[in-house]
Amino acid sequence: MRIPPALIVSAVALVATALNLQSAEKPNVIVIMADDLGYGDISAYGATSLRTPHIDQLAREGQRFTSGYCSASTCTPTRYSFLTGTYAFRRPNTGIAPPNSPAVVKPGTETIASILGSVGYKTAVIGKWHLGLGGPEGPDWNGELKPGPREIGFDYNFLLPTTNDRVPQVYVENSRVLNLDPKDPLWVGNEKPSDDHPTGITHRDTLKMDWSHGHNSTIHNGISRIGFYTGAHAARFRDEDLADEWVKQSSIWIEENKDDPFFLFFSSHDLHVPRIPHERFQGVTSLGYRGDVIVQLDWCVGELMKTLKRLDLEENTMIVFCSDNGPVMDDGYVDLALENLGNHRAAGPYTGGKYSIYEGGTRTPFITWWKGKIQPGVSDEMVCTIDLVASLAGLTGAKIPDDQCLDSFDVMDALLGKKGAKGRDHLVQQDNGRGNNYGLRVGSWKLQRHDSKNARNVLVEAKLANTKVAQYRLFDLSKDPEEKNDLYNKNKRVAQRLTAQLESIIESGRSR
Ligand code: NG6
Ligand code: CA
Repeated sequence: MRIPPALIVSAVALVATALNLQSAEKPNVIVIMADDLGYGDISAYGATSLRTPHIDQLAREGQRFTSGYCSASTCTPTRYSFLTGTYAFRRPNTGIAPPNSPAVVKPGTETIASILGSVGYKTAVIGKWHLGLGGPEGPDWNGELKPGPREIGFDYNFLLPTTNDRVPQVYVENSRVLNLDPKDPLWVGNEKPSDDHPTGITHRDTLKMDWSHGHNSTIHNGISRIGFYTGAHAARFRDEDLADEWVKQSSIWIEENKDDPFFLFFSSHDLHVPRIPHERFQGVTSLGYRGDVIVQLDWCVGELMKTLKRLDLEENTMIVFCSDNGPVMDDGYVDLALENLGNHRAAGPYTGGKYSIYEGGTRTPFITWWKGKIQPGVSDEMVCTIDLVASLAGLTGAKIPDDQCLDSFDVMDALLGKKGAKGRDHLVQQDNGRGNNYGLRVGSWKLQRHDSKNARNVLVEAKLANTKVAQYRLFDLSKDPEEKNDLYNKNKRVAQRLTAQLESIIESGRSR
């Protein structure tokens, strides 16, 4: 009997689908995102001034990426892109979120949490949020903080609402400020609430850590912050206790959810300013508090791994360790990060850091670990936090609607360290906000596009020479990782190709 070719094709397709379904895997997933951690800040990436044994263990037993990126050189746009799989520059209001920011990710947007939730995952975010809370009017601090993580796919959240240098210093658990006494309501605003309200300016001599720029409004725990607040005294935390709290809450949540596949976004505040380690970590490095909070971060990683071991989840859990932007020394407080630096190179061999589109702004530590599944190794494949949603969807058999996650690529095979697996062939890097400055990496080529007139990464050498920065610059990272030797006019063919490619990625509204 002759079987019609069309039937053979459908039979093959059916078998392929069945195999695919069968091969869908649902490991637990923990994404540990550090804050402001640079490429060279941990010993697995070459730091010698401090040791990070737990993160190093992940690197030793898993894949350590040399071209692992976050998508922006500030926090909010990286986190926006990580959750939604869409470049932040495509959306308004995705720059650094202020204390009273409304929710940045609008309900109805698919996120890494909603996508994994659709295939049976329990999902949580514990730690720094910094993606706004509430509707267009901003957060209703004394009521329900909706929309928030729960309206975009997270089953549970335990949050620091913005950054700890922004007010208020309270935890939010599932849409409510934790331990808020209704008799002592929380007020948050941009202006001094009364003439005698103590601030970092009026009471500067009482501060336990001085500010250097900004950060001179309301004082809490001897530290003045960005923005003003009053009330909620019973709800306020100590800066020193944040890391312990994230670890404690994570351990409880993991234990409660260990029977389902789970996704935990462990969003550390270390090493963001104000860098105030717990007393037991103060002074453990020669680098000052900036180094001490790196060791504290490493301790958190160790504790999470202990929890996995205790609950016998090690072989069924994938960990991704990454950062939200590159390093910065003085980010507004006098914690002597620069003065104590010695020969520590926070961005490793790269130029720039936080706020910058140089490699140092977005190329960061990036490690994947899954006991028994990921073979140990070092990978030069290009991967980015923006790819985690498509990659995890691919792994778990979840579907992404065509109009969502517009810039996320499935690079799971590269993340798993499979032989011959490819990462991205191009990546757009952005600084803060929307349409300021971009980087485009394609292979070893790096294009810089400077659109912003007052770019924070205006080149030092241009400033000194009092010249303008060319809008476009081109570098060959294989020979010039520091992006010093501009080849834009020397290699016109590549320059034009990358210029057009970047333009097309921005204009077309999607790259997937
Ligand atoms: C800046 C702050 C900086 C930091 C940053 C956000 C000043 C002068 N600087 O505006 O201290 O908070 O915003 O950092 O206020 S991020 O990692 O969350 O993007
Ligand atoms: Ca950050």
